[in-house]
Amino acid sequence: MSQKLRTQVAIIGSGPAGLLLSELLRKAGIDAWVIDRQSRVHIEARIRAGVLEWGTVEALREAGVGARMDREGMVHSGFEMCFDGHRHRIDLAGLVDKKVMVYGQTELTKDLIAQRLDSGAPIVFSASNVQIDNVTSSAPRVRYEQAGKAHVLECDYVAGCDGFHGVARQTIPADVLKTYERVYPFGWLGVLVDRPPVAEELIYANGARGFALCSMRSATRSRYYLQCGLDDNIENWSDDRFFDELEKRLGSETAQNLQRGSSIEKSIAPLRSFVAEPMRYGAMFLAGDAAHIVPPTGAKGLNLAVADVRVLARAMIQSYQQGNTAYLERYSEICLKRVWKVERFSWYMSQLLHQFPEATPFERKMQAAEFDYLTQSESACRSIAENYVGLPLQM
Ligand code: RFL
Ligand code: PHB
Repeated sequence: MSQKLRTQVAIIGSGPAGLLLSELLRKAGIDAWVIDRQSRVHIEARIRAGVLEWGTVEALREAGVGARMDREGMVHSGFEMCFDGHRHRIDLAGLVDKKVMVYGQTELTKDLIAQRLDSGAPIVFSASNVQIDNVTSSAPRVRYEQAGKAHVLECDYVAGCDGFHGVARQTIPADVLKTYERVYPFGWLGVLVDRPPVAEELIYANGARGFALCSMRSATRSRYYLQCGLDDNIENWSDDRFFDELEKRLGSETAQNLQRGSSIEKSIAPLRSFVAEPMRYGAMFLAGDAAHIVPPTGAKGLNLAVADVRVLARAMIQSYQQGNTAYLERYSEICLKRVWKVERFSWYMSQLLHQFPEATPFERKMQAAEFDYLTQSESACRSIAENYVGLPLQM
Protein backbone atom coordinates (compact mmCIF):
# COMPACT_ATOMS: atom_id res chain seq x y z
CA MET A 1 0.00 0.00 0.00
CA SER A 2 1.26 3.48 -0.89
CA GLN A 3 1.09 6.27 1.60
CA LYS A 4 -1.18 9.08 0.30
CA LEU A 5 0.01 12.64 0.70
CA ARG A 6 -1.36 15.99 -0.46
CA THR A 7 0.24 19.34 -1.28
CA GLN A 8 -0.45 22.32 -3.54
CA VAL A 9 2.75 22.20 -5.64
CA ALA A 10 4.89 19.08 -6.09
CA ILE A 11 8.41 20.16 -7.02
CA ILE A 12 10.67 17.55 -8.62
CA GLY A 13 14.35 18.37 -8.11
CA SER A 14 16.21 20.21 -5.39
CA GLY A 15 18.70 22.09 -7.52
CA PRO A 16 18.62 25.89 -7.46
CA ALA A 17 15.37 26.00 -9.50
CA GLY A 18 13.34 23.65 -7.30
CA LEU A 19 14.69 24.97 -4.01
CA LEU A 20 14.20 28.62 -4.84
CA LEU A 21 10.68 27.99 -6.13
CA SER A 22 9.80 26.15 -2.91
CA GLU A 23 11.02 29.06 -0.80
CA LEU A 24 9.32 31.78 -2.85
CA LEU A 25 6.04 29.83 -2.58
CA ARG A 26 6.47 29.20 1.15
CA LYS A 27 6.94 32.95 1.75
CA ALA A 28 3.59 33.48 0.01
CA GLY A 29 1.86 30.84 2.13
CA ILE A 30 1.69 28.17 -0.60
CA ASP A 31 2.47 24.55 0.34
CA ALA A 32 5.02 22.64 -1.67
CA TRP A 33 6.97 19.40 -1.44
CA VAL A 34 10.45 19.10 -2.90
CA ILE A 35 11.50 15.61 -4.04
CA ASP A 36 15.01 14.74 -5.24
CA ARG A 37 16.50 11.43 -6.24
CA GLN A 38 19.92 12.30 -4.79
CA SER A 39 21.06 12.50 -1.18
CA ARG A 40 21.61 15.83 0.54
CA VAL A 41 25.36 15.09 0.78
CA HIS A 42 25.58 14.47 -2.97
CA ILE A 43 23.61 17.63 -3.83
CA GLU A 44 25.72 19.81 -1.53
CA ALA A 45 28.98 18.50 -2.99
CA ARG A 46 28.28 19.33 -6.66
CA ILE A 47 30.58 22.07 -7.96
CA ARG A 48 28.90 24.12 -10.65
CA ALA A 49 28.20 27.76 -11.44
CA GLY A 50 29.81 30.80 -9.87
CA VAL A 51 28.41 34.02 -11.36
CA LEU A 52 25.05 35.48 -10.30
CA GLU A 53 23.22 38.19 -12.20
CA TRP A 54 21.83 41.00 -10.04
CA GLY A 55 18.26 39.80 -10.64
CA THR A 56 19.32 36.43 -9.22
CA VAL A 57 20.88 38.14 -6.20
CA GLU A 58 17.63 40.02 -5.58
CA ALA A 59 15.50 36.89 -5.94
CA LEU A 60 17.67 35.10 -3.36
CA ARG A 61 17.28 38.00 -0.97
CA GLU A 62 13.51 37.97 -1.55
CA ALA A 63 13.47 34.27 -0.69
CA GLY A 64 15.26 35.11 2.59
CA VAL A 65 18.56 33.39 1.74
CA GLY A 66 20.71 36.40 0.90
CA ALA A 67 22.55 36.92 4.20
CA ARG A 68 25.59 34.65 3.69
CA MET A 69 25.80 35.54 -0.02
CA ASP A 70 25.90 39.25 0.90
CA ARG A 71 28.61 38.57 3.48
CA GLU A 72 30.82 36.16 1.57
CA GLY A 73 30.03 36.78 -2.11
CA MET A 74 32.28 39.01 -4.20
CA VAL A 75 30.73 41.85 -6.18
CA HIS A 76 32.47 42.22 -9.56
CA SER A 77 32.11 45.31 -11.72
CA GLY A 78 33.81 43.84 -14.79
CA PHE A 79 35.56 40.85 -16.35
CA GLU A 80 38.31 40.36 -18.90
CA MET A 81 38.48 38.76 -22.31
CA CYS A 82 41.84 37.70 -23.66
CA PHE A 83 42.62 36.83 -27.28
CA ASP A 84 46.04 35.48 -28.22
CA GLY A 85 47.43 37.01 -25.01
CA HIS A 86 45.84 40.48 -25.49
CA ARG A 87 43.56 41.34 -22.57
CA HIS A 88 40.49 43.54 -22.85
CA ARG A 89 38.27 44.50 -19.93
CA ILE A 90 34.48 44.60 -20.14
CA ASP A 91 33.59 47.32 -17.65
CA LEU A 92 30.11 46.19 -16.61
CA ALA A 93 29.56 49.05 -14.18
CA GLY A 94 30.80 51.72 -16.59
CA LEU A 95 28.97 50.34 -19.63
CA VAL A 96 25.59 49.35 -18.18
CA ASP A 97 25.75 50.55 -14.56
CA LYS A 98 25.29 47.01 -13.19
CA LYS A 99 27.42 44.40 -11.47
CA VAL A 100 27.43 40.64 -10.88
CA MET A 101 28.00 38.59 -7.72
CA VAL A 102 30.55 35.79 -7.61
CA TYR A 103 29.11 33.19 -5.21
CA GLY A 104 29.20 29.44 -5.77
CA GLN A 105 26.07 27.53 -6.72
CA THR A 106 27.17 24.95 -4.14
CA GLU A 107 26.95 27.54 -1.35
CA LEU A 108 23.66 28.93 -2.59
CA THR A 109 22.20 25.40 -2.67
CA LYS A 110 23.41 24.77 0.90
CA ASP A 111 21.79 28.04 2.05
CA LEU A 112 18.46 27.12 0.43
CA ILE A 113 18.45 23.57 1.84
CA ALA A 114 19.34 24.81 5.34
CA GLN A 115 16.54 27.36 5.31
CA ARG A 116 14.01 24.83 4.09
CA LEU A 117 14.99 22.28 6.74
CA ASP A 118 14.90 24.96 9.46
CA SER A 119 11.38 25.94 8.41
CA GLY A 120 10.21 22.34 8.74
CA ALA A 121 8.75 22.42 5.22
CA PRO A 122 8.84 19.07 3.36
CA ILE A 123 11.90 18.06 1.36
CA VAL A 124 12.55 14.46 0.38
CA PHE A 125 16.06 13.29 -0.53
CA SER A 126 17.11 9.94 -2.03
CA ALA A 127 13.70 9.28 -3.62
CA SER A 128 13.61 6.57 -6.28
CA ASN A 129 11.25 5.75 -9.16
CA VAL A 130 9.85 9.27 -9.28
CA GLN A 131 6.90 9.33 -11.70
CA ILE A 132 4.50 12.06 -12.70
CA ASP A 133 0.89 11.09 -13.54
CA ASN A 134 -2.34 12.72 -14.70
CA VAL A 135 -0.98 16.18 -15.46
CA THR A 136 -3.67 16.79 -18.05
CA SER A 137 -6.41 15.94 -15.53
CA SER A 138 -7.62 17.88 -12.51
CA ALA A 139 -5.86 15.41 -10.19
CA PRO A 140 -2.13 15.35 -10.97
CA ARG A 141 0.10 13.27 -8.73
CA VAL A 142 3.68 12.28 -8.20
CA ARG A 143 4.65 8.77 -7.15
CA TYR A 144 7.98 7.92 -5.56
CA GLU A 145 9.67 5.46 -3.27
CA GLN A 146 11.87 6.20 -0.33
CA ALA A 147 13.59 3.68 1.94
CA GLY A 148 11.57 0.88 0.33
CA LYS A 149 8.20 2.59 0.89
CA ALA A 150 5.89 3.80 -1.89
CA HIS A 151 4.28 7.26 -1.69
CA VAL A 152 1.67 9.08 -3.75
CA LEU A 153 1.69 12.86 -3.58
CA GLU A 154 -1.49 14.47 -4.88
CA CYS A 155 -1.20 18.10 -5.93
CA ASP A 156 -2.61 20.97 -7.99
CA TYR A 157 0.57 21.62 -9.96
CA VAL A 158 3.84 19.84 -10.71
CA ALA A 159 7.06 21.85 -11.17
CA GLY A 160 9.59 19.89 -13.22
CA CYS A 161 12.88 21.27 -11.84
CA ASP A 162 14.78 18.00 -12.25
CA GLY A 163 17.56 19.10 -14.59
CA PHE A 164 18.49 17.88 -18.05
CA HIS A 165 18.38 14.15 -17.19
CA GLY A 166 15.15 14.29 -15.18
CA VAL A 167 11.75 12.66 -15.73
CA ALA A 168 9.54 15.74 -16.09
CA ARG A 169 10.39 16.59 -19.69
CA GLN A 170 10.04 12.93 -20.66
CA THR A 171 6.45 12.99 -19.38
CA ILE A 172 5.49 15.29 -22.28
CA PRO A 173 4.30 13.24 -25.29
CA ALA A 174 6.62 13.27 -28.31
CA ASP A 175 3.98 14.84 -30.57
CA VAL A 176 3.70 17.83 -28.20
CA LEU A 177 7.36 18.36 -27.36
CA LYS A 178 9.71 20.05 -29.80
CA THR A 179 13.42 20.17 -29.00
CA TYR A 180 16.32 22.13 -30.46
CA GLU A 181 19.89 21.10 -29.81
CA ARG A 182 23.49 21.84 -30.60
CA VAL A 183 26.30 19.75 -29.16
CA TYR A 184 29.74 21.40 -29.17
CA PRO A 185 32.80 19.42 -30.27
CA PHE A 186 34.64 19.92 -26.94
CA GLY A 187 34.13 19.95 -23.17
CA TRP A 188 35.36 21.91 -20.15
CA LEU A 189 37.82 20.44 -17.72
CA GLY A 190 37.33 22.21 -14.37
CA VAL A 191 39.67 22.34 -11.39
CA LEU A 192 39.07 23.80 -7.93
CA VAL A 193 42.10 24.80 -5.85
CA ASP A 194 42.66 26.44 -2.49
CA ARG A 195 44.88 29.18 -3.84
CA PRO A 196 44.14 32.89 -4.42
CA PRO A 197 42.79 33.71 -7.88
CA VAL A 198 45.24 34.77 -10.62
CA ALA A 199 43.47 38.14 -11.02
CA GLU A 200 40.81 40.21 -9.28
CA GLU A 201 38.24 39.56 -11.98
CA LEU A 202 37.31 36.63 -14.22
CA ILE A 203 39.39 36.09 -17.37
CA TYR A 204 37.95 34.33 -20.43
CA ALA A 205 40.82 33.49 -22.79
CA ASN A 206 41.00 32.18 -26.35
CA GLY A 207 44.23 31.32 -28.13
CA ALA A 208 45.65 28.76 -30.55
CA ARG A 209 45.74 26.10 -27.79
CA GLY A 210 42.07 26.60 -26.91
CA PHE A 211 39.83 28.26 -24.35
CA ALA A 212 40.68 28.86 -20.69
CA LEU A 213 38.68 30.50 -17.91
CA CYS A 214 39.99 31.84 -14.62
CA SER A 215 37.21 32.14 -12.07
CA MET A 216 37.03 32.01 -8.29
CA ARG A 217 34.96 31.13 -5.27
CA SER A 218 36.63 33.36 -2.65
CA ALA A 219 39.82 35.36 -2.07
CA THR A 220 41.59 32.07 -1.37
CA ARG A 221 39.83 29.59 -3.65
CA SER A 222 40.09 29.54 -7.46
CA ARG A 223 38.13 27.76 -10.15
CA TYR A 224 39.87 27.20 -13.49
CA TYR A 225 38.60 25.64 -16.71
CA LEU A 226 40.28 24.43 -19.91
CA GLN A 227 38.63 23.49 -23.19
CA CYS A 228 39.34 19.76 -23.66
CA GLY A 229 38.44 17.00 -26.10
CA LEU A 230 35.07 15.26 -25.81
CA ASP A 231 36.75 11.90 -25.28
CA ASP A 232 39.25 13.29 -22.76
CA ASN A 233 39.44 11.86 -19.27
CA ILE A 234 40.40 13.43 -15.92
CA GLU A 235 42.96 10.63 -15.42
CA ASN A 236 44.90 12.18 -18.32
CA TRP A 237 45.17 15.45 -16.44
CA SER A 238 47.52 15.55 -13.47
CA ASP A 239 47.48 18.89 -11.62
CA ASP A 240 50.88 19.69 -13.12
CA ARG A 241 49.69 19.05 -16.65
CA PHE A 242 46.59 21.17 -16.01
CA PHE A 243 48.56 24.17 -14.73
CA ASP A 244 51.25 23.84 -17.44
CA GLU A 245 48.52 24.03 -20.06
CA LEU A 246 46.66 26.86 -18.29
CA GLU A 247 49.88 28.91 -18.19
CA LYS A 248 50.41 28.44 -21.92
CA ARG A 249 46.84 29.43 -22.73
CA LEU A 250 46.95 32.55 -20.56
CA GLY A 251 50.29 33.82 -21.85
CA SER A 252 53.36 34.64 -19.77
CA GLU A 253 52.21 38.05 -18.51
CA THR A 254 49.06 36.70 -16.86
CA ALA A 255 50.61 33.34 -15.94
CA GLN A 256 53.28 34.94 -13.77
CA ASN A 257 50.60 35.60 -11.12
CA LEU A 258 49.15 32.10 -11.27
CA GLN A 259 49.40 30.17 -8.02
CA ARG A 260 49.39 26.42 -8.56
CA GLY A 261 47.85 24.08 -6.02
CA SER A 262 46.55 20.55 -5.65
CA SER A 263 43.05 20.18 -6.97
CA ILE A 264 40.21 19.57 -4.53
CA GLU A 265 37.83 18.81 -7.39
CA LYS A 266 38.39 17.95 -11.04
CA SER A 267 35.67 17.15 -13.57
CA ILE A 268 34.82 17.30 -17.27
CA ALA A 269 31.51 18.71 -18.54
CA PRO A 270 30.27 18.56 -22.13
CA LEU A 271 28.94 21.74 -23.76
CA ARG A 272 25.45 21.84 -25.16
CA SER A 273 22.74 24.24 -26.28
CA PHE A 274 19.23 22.78 -25.85
CA VAL A 275 15.67 24.10 -25.69
CA ALA A 276 12.42 22.19 -25.13
CA GLU A 277 9.15 23.77 -26.18
CA PRO A 278 6.61 24.23 -24.68
CA MET A 279 7.68 24.61 -21.05
CA ARG A 280 4.19 23.75 -19.83
CA TYR A 281 2.13 20.62 -20.31
CA GLY A 282 -1.25 20.60 -18.53
CA ALA A 283 -0.58 21.21 -14.86
CA MET A 284 3.16 20.58 -15.20
CA PHE A 285 5.67 23.42 -15.62
CA LEU A 286 9.31 22.87 -16.58
CA ALA A 287 11.92 25.22 -15.12
CA GLY A 288 15.72 25.46 -15.36
CA ASP A 289 17.91 22.78 -16.94
CA ALA A 290 14.86 20.49 -17.30
CA ALA A 291 13.74 22.80 -20.13
CA HIS A 292 16.97 24.26 -21.49
CA ILE A 293 20.75 23.99 -21.41
CA VAL A 294 23.28 26.66 -22.35
CA PRO A 295 27.02 26.21 -22.72
CA PRO A 296 28.62 27.74 -19.57
CA THR A 297 30.63 30.36 -21.49
CA GLY A 298 28.08 33.11 -20.77
CA ALA A 299 27.60 32.10 -17.07
CA LYS A 300 23.87 31.82 -17.69
CA GLY A 301 22.50 28.35 -16.78
CA LEU A 302 21.79 29.00 -13.13
CA ASN A 303 20.59 32.52 -13.82
CA LEU A 304 18.16 31.32 -16.45
CA ALA A 305 16.83 28.70 -14.03
CA VAL A 306 16.25 31.46 -11.47
CA ALA A 307 14.49 33.67 -14.04
CA ASP A 308 12.06 30.83 -14.91
CA VAL A 309 11.29 30.28 -11.26
CA ARG A 310 10.66 33.96 -10.60
CA VAL A 311 8.05 33.94 -13.36
CA LEU A 312 6.56 30.64 -12.18
CA ALA A 313 6.36 31.69 -8.51
CA ARG A 314 4.59 34.92 -9.43
CA ALA A 315 2.17 33.13 -11.73
CA MET A 316 1.32 30.49 -9.11
CA ILE A 317 0.90 33.13 -6.40
CA GLN A 318 -1.48 35.04 -8.66
CA SER A 319 -3.44 31.88 -9.32
CA TYR A 320 -3.76 30.96 -5.61
CA GLN A 321 -4.27 34.44 -4.20
CA GLN A 322 -6.44 36.01 -6.90
CA GLY A 323 -7.86 33.01 -8.72
CA ASN A 324 -6.31 34.42 -11.88
CA THR A 325 -4.57 31.82 -14.05
CA ALA A 326 -3.90 34.11 -17.04
CA TYR A 327 -0.29 34.43 -16.09
CA LEU A 328 0.21 30.67 -15.65
CA GLU A 329 -1.30 30.15 -19.10
CA ARG A 330 1.41 32.41 -20.54
CA TYR A 331 4.28 30.89 -18.51
CA SER A 332 5.89 29.05 -21.41
CA GLU A 333 5.60 31.97 -23.81
CA ILE A 334 7.03 34.47 -21.30
CA CYS A 335 9.98 32.24 -20.36
CA LEU A 336 10.89 31.14 -23.88
CA LYS A 337 11.38 34.72 -25.03
CA ARG A 338 14.14 35.12 -22.49
CA VAL A 339 15.44 31.57 -23.00
CA TRP A 340 16.14 32.14 -26.69
CA LYS A 341 17.92 35.44 -26.07
CA VAL A 342 20.09 33.80 -23.43
CA GLU A 343 20.72 30.85 -25.77
CA ARG A 344 21.87 33.36 -28.39
CA PHE A 345 24.29 35.09 -26.02
CA SER A 346 25.73 31.81 -24.67
CA TRP A 347 26.19 30.53 -28.23
CA TYR A 348 27.85 33.81 -29.27
CA MET A 349 30.31 33.74 -26.34
CA SER A 350 31.07 30.06 -27.00
CA GLN A 351 31.61 30.72 -30.69
CA LEU A 352 33.96 33.61 -29.96
CA LEU A 353 36.01 32.02 -27.20
CA HIS A 354 36.75 28.43 -28.27
CA GLN A 355 38.95 26.78 -30.86
CA PHE A 356 36.62 24.70 -33.03
CA PRO A 357 38.44 21.64 -34.39
CA GLU A 358 36.64 21.89 -37.75
CA ALA A 359 37.03 25.69 -38.15
CA THR A 360 38.25 26.87 -41.52
CA PRO A 361 40.96 29.55 -41.77
CA PHE A 362 38.17 31.96 -42.75
CA GLU A 363 36.25 31.23 -39.54
CA ARG A 364 39.40 31.75 -37.46
CA LYS A 365 39.87 35.15 -39.12
CA MET A 366 36.24 36.00 -38.28
CA GLN A 367 36.91 35.24 -34.59
CA ALA A 368 40.01 37.44 -34.59
CA ALA A 369 38.13 40.25 -36.33
CA GLU A 370 35.27 40.01 -33.84
CA PHE A 371 37.69 40.33 -30.95
CA ASP A 372 39.52 43.22 -32.60
CA TYR A 373 36.15 44.95 -33.12
CA LEU A 374 35.31 44.48 -29.42
CA THR A 375 38.53 46.12 -28.34
CA GLN A 376 37.64 49.19 -30.41
CA SER A 377 33.88 49.47 -30.11
CA GLU A 378 32.21 50.57 -26.92
CA SER A 379 28.83 49.66 -28.44
CA ALA A 380 29.94 46.07 -29.03
CA CYS A 381 31.24 45.84 -25.45
CA ARG A 382 28.00 47.32 -24.11
CA SER A 383 26.02 44.62 -25.88
CA ILE A 384 28.13 41.93 -24.18
CA ALA A 385 27.85 43.74 -20.85
CA GLU A 386 24.06 44.07 -20.91
CA ASN A 387 23.69 40.37 -21.61
CA TYR A 388 26.31 39.30 -19.07
CA VAL A 389 24.70 41.21 -16.17
CA GLY A 390 21.31 39.81 -17.23
CA LEU A 391 18.57 41.13 -19.50
CA PRO A 392 15.63 42.67 -17.63
CA LEU A 393 12.96 40.20 -16.52
CA GLN A 394 9.88 40.76 -18.67
CA MET A 395 6.67 39.55 -17.16
P1 RFL B 1 20.06 21.04 -11.43
O1 RFL B 1 20.98 21.86 -10.62
O2 RFL B 1 20.61 20.05 -12.36
O3 RFL B 1 19.09 20.31 -10.39
C1 RFL B 1 18.20 19.29 -10.78
C2 RFL B 1 17.90 18.41 -9.58
O4 RFL B 1 16.96 17.41 -9.96
C3 RFL B 1 17.36 16.16 -9.44
N1 RFL B 1 16.76 15.10 -10.28
C4 RFL B 1 15.69 14.36 -9.91
N2 RFL B 1 14.94 14.38 -8.81
C5 RFL B 1 13.93 13.50 -8.74
N3 RFL B 1 13.64 12.60 -9.72
C6 RFL B 1 14.38 12.54 -10.84
N4 RFL B 1 14.10 11.67 -11.80
C7 RFL B 1 15.46 13.46 -10.98
N5 RFL B 1 16.37 13.69 -11.94
C8 RFL B 1 17.15 14.68 -11.50
C9 RFL B 1 18.88 16.20 -9.45
O5 RFL B 1 19.42 15.31 -8.49
C10 RFL B 1 19.13 17.67 -9.09
O6 RFL B 1 19.28 17.85 -7.69
O7 RFL B 1 19.05 21.94 -12.27
P2 RFL B 1 18.47 23.43 -12.01
O8 RFL B 1 17.92 23.54 -10.62
O9 RFL B 1 17.63 23.72 -13.17
O10 RFL B 1 19.76 24.40 -12.01
C11 RFL B 1 20.49 24.59 -13.18
C12 RFL B 1 21.96 24.84 -12.87
O11 RFL B 1 22.42 23.81 -12.00
C13 RFL B 1 22.84 24.90 -14.13
O12 RFL B 1 22.16 25.56 -15.17
C14 RFL B 1 24.17 25.64 -13.87
O13 RFL B 1 24.98 24.92 -12.99
C15 RFL B 1 24.91 25.87 -15.19
N6 RFL B 1 26.23 26.50 -14.99
C16 RFL B 1 26.36 27.85 -14.77
N7 RFL B 1 25.25 28.63 -14.66
C17 RFL B 1 25.38 29.97 -14.36
O14 RFL B 1 24.35 30.67 -14.27
N8 RFL B 1 26.60 30.58 -14.15
C18 RFL B 1 27.75 29.85 -14.23
O15 RFL B 1 28.81 30.41 -13.96
C19 RFL B 1 27.65 28.45 -14.58
N9 RFL B 1 28.75 27.69 -14.67
C20 RFL B 1 27.38 25.71 -15.06
C21 RFL B 1 28.65 26.35 -14.91
C22 RFL B 1 27.31 24.32 -15.27
C23 RFL B 1 28.47 23.60 -15.34
N10 RFL B 1 28.33 22.19 -15.54
C24 RFL B 1 28.77 21.25 -14.58
C25 RFL B 1 27.50 21.71 -16.60
C26 RFL B 1 29.80 25.61 -14.98
C27 RFL B 1 29.72 24.24 -15.23
C28 RFL B 1 31.01 23.49 -15.36
C1 PHB C 1 32.50 29.36 -12.54
O1 PHB C 1 33.03 30.10 -11.70
O2 PHB C 1 32.31 28.15 -12.34
C2 PHB C 1 32.12 29.93 -13.85
C3 PHB C 1 32.24 31.30 -14.05
C4 PHB C 1 31.89 31.84 -15.28
C5 PHB C 1 31.42 31.02 -16.28
C6 PHB C 1 31.30 29.66 -16.09
C7 PHB C 1 31.66 29.10 -14.85
O3 PHB C 1 31.11 31.57 -17.49
